[in-house]
Amino acid sequence: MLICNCLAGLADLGFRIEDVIEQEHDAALGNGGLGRLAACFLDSLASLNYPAWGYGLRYRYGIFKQEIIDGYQVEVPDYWLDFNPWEFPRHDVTVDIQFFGHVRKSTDENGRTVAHWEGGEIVKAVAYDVPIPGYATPSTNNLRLWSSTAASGEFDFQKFNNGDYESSVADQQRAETISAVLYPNDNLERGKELRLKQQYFWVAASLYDIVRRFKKSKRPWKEFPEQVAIQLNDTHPTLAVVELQRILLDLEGLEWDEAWNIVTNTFGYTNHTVLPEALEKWSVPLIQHLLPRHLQIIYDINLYFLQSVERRFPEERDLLGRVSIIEESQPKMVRMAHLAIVGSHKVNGVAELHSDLIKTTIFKDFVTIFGPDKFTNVTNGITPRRWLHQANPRLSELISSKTGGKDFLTDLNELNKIELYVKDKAFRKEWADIKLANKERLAKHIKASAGVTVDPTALFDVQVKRIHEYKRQQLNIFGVIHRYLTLKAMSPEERKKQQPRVSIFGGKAAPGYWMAKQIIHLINSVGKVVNNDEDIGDLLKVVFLEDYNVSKAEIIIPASDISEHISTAGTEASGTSNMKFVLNGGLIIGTCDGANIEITREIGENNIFLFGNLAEDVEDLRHAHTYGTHEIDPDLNRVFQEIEKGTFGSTQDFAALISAVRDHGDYYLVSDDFHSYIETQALVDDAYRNQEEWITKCITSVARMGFFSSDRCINEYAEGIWNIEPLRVEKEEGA
Ligand code: CJB
Repeated sequence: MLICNCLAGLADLGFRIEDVIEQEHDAALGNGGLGRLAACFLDSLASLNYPAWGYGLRYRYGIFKQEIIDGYQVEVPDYWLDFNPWEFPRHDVTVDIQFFGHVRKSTDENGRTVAHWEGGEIVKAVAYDVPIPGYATPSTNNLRLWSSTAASGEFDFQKFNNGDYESSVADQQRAETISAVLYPNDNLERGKELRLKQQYFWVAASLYDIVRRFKKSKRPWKEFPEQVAIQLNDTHPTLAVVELQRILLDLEGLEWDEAWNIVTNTFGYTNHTVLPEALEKWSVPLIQHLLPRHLQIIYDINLYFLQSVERRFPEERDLLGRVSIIEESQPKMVRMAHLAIVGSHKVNGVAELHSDLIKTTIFKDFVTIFGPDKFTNVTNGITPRRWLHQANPRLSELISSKTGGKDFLTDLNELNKIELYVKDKAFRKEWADIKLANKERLAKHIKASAGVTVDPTALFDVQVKRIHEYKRQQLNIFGVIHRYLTLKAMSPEERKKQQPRVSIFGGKAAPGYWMAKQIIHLINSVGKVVNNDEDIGDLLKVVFLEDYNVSKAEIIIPASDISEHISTAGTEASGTSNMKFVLNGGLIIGTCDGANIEITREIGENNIFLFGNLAEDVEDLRHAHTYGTHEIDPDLNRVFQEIEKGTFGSTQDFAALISAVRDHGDYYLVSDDFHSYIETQALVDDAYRNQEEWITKCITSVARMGFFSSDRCINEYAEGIWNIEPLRVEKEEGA
């Protein structure tokens, strides 16, 4: 109803809704899967009527725009805030945030030592609110984003009038720098001072907001954890643990134990990665300089924690060093994951394998200390509203015609009703038509953006995600080269029997991640050769789609036949695009990693193409590479030789990609998994040739994807971690 009114209203004004929608920028607030998961969670929280807010930074420059020039990634700034009708500036909601300074101690009338954090500088946080409307409910939640500005206002007129023009704007500029840019690294922490400033600015403003709201209720402090639950989305906001302890201790005058009890019952911590380079550590001198009082509190938290560990495990001297929040390195470092665990009442991973891995590897000692009940799993999910209904309206319509309405959009298990129609000819025909139409739409986009003509009836093979060695786009492109060489070696008659494929890549590399950028360059270089080879024609096309983002994902994902989720086993915590692809009627080729394992459990192993070594074998294989001989797979060697011959241009550029596998221990097991990958891709070709079987697999898989709704996931957080219930709200008619 609302949509009809909207369309009619716009038409009256002389606009088409498509043109209006085109004007909207993607939110540039995140890097990859972590932020996209948070976006799904916000949609589920509102749609399920949970009273919950999201907090973040209002980055002036969010994730950069990616251009591909001569095959290389070039980063350009994205002015996404120039047109953002969805935010409401709240100049009435501001918080002063303190940095630097020193700590003075005094004694109060009860003989208690009181800490006063004094001096330093103040930066003002201004709230910008982004409404998050729920689906088919009047509930609308809020995403509050903080923007930084000078505490004195626009700029210091006093200084300006006195002729001190430069310093009058300098303060303003320095303050604005805090929320100016998003660090573009995914799964990597670099330890930069400005990043720490961003983290504290964000959590201090948000906590002030939360505490201010609680204090209005005039409830006693001990009720705080019953009224408030704060979920740490990875370790980036972990300083909130320390900040809340500081507020309760220094500003509200609570005793340490009482305050700490409130803190630990308020926080939950979600771990999203086991990659060592992504585990956050901050240098003690840096924290001392920026947040002197917080460092004292961190040391006290650690002292009391280690004392309790020592009392319970007096024999285990090494244990203390292993679990300490402070790493005794040079300089000393604060281990944020340790702080998050000690400061929370629940810790969860994001897929079963990942949650098991954190319990048996990086957080093993903490399971011994706190017991297994503190550690749990909440498998990630995606919102079917965006990732089915909005991205694939025709498929959503077809499903709704068979499931009896739109209920599946709020209860995804309803999808299982479509399995009854798996043999229904008309249903199958419409299913196939929708996929073809989606592929035609993508083919047009490919032509327009990459200039490559692709046949929509070819098998579309997609890998879109951040470019990272652990996600192994290099395995994919080496596989493409192998396919190319195999086709080249065939007679024209043999070639005719082969399954045509379009290999589609997309994703951003962190600007400083040289290897990832070389992977992009290799993909584009291979595309240039293969796409212009007349022997090959439509049998193989290789496309890199620039500037992968959510809007592009909505075009790409519904058009996929097979998508690649091929991380080295044990490295991808969950993955969520795997869920999006299957929900849109595409099959996946993947390793036994992250949520691929649970997707297999749900949809059945006949409906997924799994390959490669298991997580439990990875350590031994790496050890063998380092200390034994490392035989490179012969087919992969052929690929390397071809690259080294210069078939794809500059051999120098690609040398590092080869030597990472051949000479530097093949950390990501590209060679170990290559044979299995190639064989499994051949099975994909065979399966795709039997279109009837293929469609059956796709329909069956979609029917069984109910588990992966972010609604299920949010309900698990609400019940198992936050202890909250949805508000009772009259349901609205489906939009
Ligand atoms: N993740 O995108 C990121 N960035 C990080 O720094 C750490 C983790 C991803 O989080 C997703 C949501 O849980 C996971 O699905 C994905 O495996 C993980 O890499």
